[in-house]
Amino acid sequence: MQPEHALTIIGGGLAGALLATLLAQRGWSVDVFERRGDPRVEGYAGGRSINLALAERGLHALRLAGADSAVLKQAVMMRGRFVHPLQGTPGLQRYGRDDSEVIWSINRGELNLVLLTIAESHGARLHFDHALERVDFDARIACFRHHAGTVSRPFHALIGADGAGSALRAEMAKVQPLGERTEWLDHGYKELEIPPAADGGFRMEPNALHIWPRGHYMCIALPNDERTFTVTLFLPHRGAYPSFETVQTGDDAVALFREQFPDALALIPQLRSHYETNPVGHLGTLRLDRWHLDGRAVLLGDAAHAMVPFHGQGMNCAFEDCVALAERLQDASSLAEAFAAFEAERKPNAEAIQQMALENYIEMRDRVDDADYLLQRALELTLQDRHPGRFIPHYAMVTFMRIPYALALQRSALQRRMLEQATQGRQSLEEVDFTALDRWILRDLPPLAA
Ligand code: FAD
Ligand code: E0Q
Repeated sequence: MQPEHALTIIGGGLAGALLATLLAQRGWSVDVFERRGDPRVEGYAGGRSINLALAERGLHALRLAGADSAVLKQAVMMRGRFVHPLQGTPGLQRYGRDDSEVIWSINRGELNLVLLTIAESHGARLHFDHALERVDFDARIACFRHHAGTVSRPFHALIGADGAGSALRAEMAKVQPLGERTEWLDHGYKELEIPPAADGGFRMEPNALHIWPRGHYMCIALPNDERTFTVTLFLPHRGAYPSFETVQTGDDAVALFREQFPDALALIPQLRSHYETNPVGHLGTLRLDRWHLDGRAVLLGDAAHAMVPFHGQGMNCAFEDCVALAERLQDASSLAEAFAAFEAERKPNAEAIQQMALENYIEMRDRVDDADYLLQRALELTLQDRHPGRFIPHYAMVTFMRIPYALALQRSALQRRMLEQATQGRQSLEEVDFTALDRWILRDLPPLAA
């Protein structure tokens, strides 16, 4: 399509800011309306340092936008999961084979700032303090709350990058039902912080995602470039101890950490006050039957498919959406065709990573310190060497490759059956029957181009 028309993006968060660049690069005239103020003027609300894991899918999208080097400059490399069992020795489980297979911890606010600056440099017009309120899809007018008043703007087509609580989605649903349902997780989260050591350095191994698995709940910590860690405690909202219902005060939190996360307790001096001040976050999976309203509006990122965070892929998937939408807009002959093609391509893949993200919670909180889990991970690496391009560990397909999520899910399910059957009742790799396993792999796992 010739980009003769203007596109209006709702939300200048992670996906909105990246998409603005990808579209402006292709010659579209782009306006972005963002509810919050300009972060370059105001700083980020709350001032808390929240970080995210960036992996290959997201990094690839950043490369296309020319944003990768500016982002990686502020990132901290994470080589693996550093597991802190309640008893026993803490240690690193590598994510990949070597330092070419790593992920990156990045600050959400700084990432957003870099992306907004690049978008503007490509000619996208940014309108801060504009919260979408109402849309008249027939007259093609969008109304925004702007400071004390309301402003109306004409549009050609709207792209909803306004996050899990999308206002555009709510307006679209008034015109045509989207089949929206949210499956809330019965667990929530609270963020805490580990400050730098007295000498200004990190207080734990910096190049790792730290994890304290405790069966039905867990804690994680990601490094920040200012030598702090952002800690996230995941607990059930209600029910038996420990839950957010039974751990309410700062003293309760100290007691929980003393009993279950003693090494972390020593590193979080403000646990009491931050536990009481910081809100409990809610997590869920948002599913829609449709993401677009003919050629007038389309949703992407969390607005279309919010997911639980346990695979660290929500932003990565949202960035992949941005690339796909920019490409479909370029190829198609109308907006309606582009939006439909985008939805057809991305919806099965979003559903696949939503499911894998739910499954990864159980794995993270309950399995990463199990002997049978570790044996299966060791077998995965061995099979990867025996069958290069054919047997690829689940984590690598999701994190280090860009094959469709739906394909990763399908191959992972088969591989999991292979791993379970081959290790059933066995304690070491020497006991595995490789002859039968090799035959199974050659028969059922076709080679995958890299
Ligand atoms: P958002 O980043 O939410 O952006 C939406 C934007 O729209 C915001 O700027 C908002 O102000 C604006 N907006 C909202 N309403 C309006 C309105 N009415 N009008 C105008 N603007 C509006 N993902 C990863 O890839 N790796 C991780 O490690 C990771 N960890 C996570 C940990 C937690 C605890 C959580 C909750 C999520 C995590 N995620 C992670 C997921 C990731 O945060 C989201 O998938 C990602 O932010 C989605 O980007 P988005 O642009 O769609 O939405
Ligand atoms: C990653 C990186 C919030 C969060 C973010 C993540 C991950 C996890 C556990 C969590 C998954 C993993 N993971 O280590 O398997 O890879 O982003 Cl809880």
